[in-house]
Amino acid sequence: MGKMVFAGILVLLCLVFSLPGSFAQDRSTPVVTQGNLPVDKMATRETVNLYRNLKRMLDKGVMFGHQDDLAYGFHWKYENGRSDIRDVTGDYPAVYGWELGHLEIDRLVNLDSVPFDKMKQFIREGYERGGVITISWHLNNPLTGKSAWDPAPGTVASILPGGEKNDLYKSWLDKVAAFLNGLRSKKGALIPVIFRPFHELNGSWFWWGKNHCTPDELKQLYRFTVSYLRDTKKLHHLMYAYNTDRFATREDYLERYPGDEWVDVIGFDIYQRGKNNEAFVQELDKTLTILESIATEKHKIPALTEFGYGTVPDSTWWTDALLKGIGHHKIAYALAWRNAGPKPNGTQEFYVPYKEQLSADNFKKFYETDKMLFQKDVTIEKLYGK
Ligand code: BMA
Repeated sequence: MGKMVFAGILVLLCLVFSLPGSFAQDRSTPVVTQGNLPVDKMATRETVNLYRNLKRMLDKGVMFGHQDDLAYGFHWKYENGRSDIRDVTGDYPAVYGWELGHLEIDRLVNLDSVPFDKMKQFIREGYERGGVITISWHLNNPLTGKSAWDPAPGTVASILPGGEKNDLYKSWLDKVAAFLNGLRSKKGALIPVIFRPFHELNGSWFWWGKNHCTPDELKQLYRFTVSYLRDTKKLHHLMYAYNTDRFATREDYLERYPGDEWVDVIGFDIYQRGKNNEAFVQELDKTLTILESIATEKHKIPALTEFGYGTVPDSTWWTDALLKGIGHHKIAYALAWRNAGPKPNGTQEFYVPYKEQLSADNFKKFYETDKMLFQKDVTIEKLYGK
């Protein structure tokens, strides 16, 4: 009798596993792999939607982004609704970059003087228009109390668990978590954010840079940070960007990569330094090709996390250089750095044209190409919807 029951169960099991449909896995249906979800398995519905839509948008074009776009422009500050991109094109960018440096030391304004309470409002405005939010953090050196550019040896080791500054670092993350938790839509929903800590990590100008910690220390720091925000602080509206500076090879790019289970967006920062457009285009083209192949293989979202040609001194740079470099690549977005304007030392800092700037007309052409997506193009795509 026992044997018969056993045989019966066996037959039933065989039947179930050979049946396509509700009991058994239908092998012709693609399995929902890690690639379709952000690394936070408890990510909010809108964060999951954004993640999937960013992937979908890879076939539509490159979303144009600008740092601090709504806060100030080349010669204005805090004028409601204003944006240098809008002054030139009549449209807002599709992606908005913001920066948290100095939040950790309880300042009311960030290291570039943007008040954090205003920043929250701007983030909400961008989100309500259907734009994407990404946030960087030039956090001070927790070991010395000096700036992010103070590369004191041993800083990264000091903030890892067991290190003398781990508690301090956690208290800084608490402040970041509180800020991020306060990013709410008009309806009170959490606004999804692409968080990109420790950017340009293969350069050596920040304390988390290449010459100041081992690859393993950086990986540990990245994982600790994600785990603290996600698992301890229970933030579930973040995607995480792994972000190098310009790089030479795939190995170079991945040297400090913390692992597929910690990263959603992969990107790098690149600036044109001299007049040689061709060299810039070639480098951009080559490194984007590497980035895209890594993204495809790892099921990540590729992006140009920061770029620029300071003061854009070439009147046709947008179509003759940048577009040539990114034009045939599938990246989710490209974020231009901030229009800080004239500086007290007589120099100027800006990366997108303001109205009378010499590349403004060319920027309009760039705006009009099908490849480049701005706010009007993404609002209709409903990036936070299913
Ligand atoms: C740099 C410059 C600085 C700024 C810093 C952090 O590239 O724009 O003026 O303080 O980024 O945003």
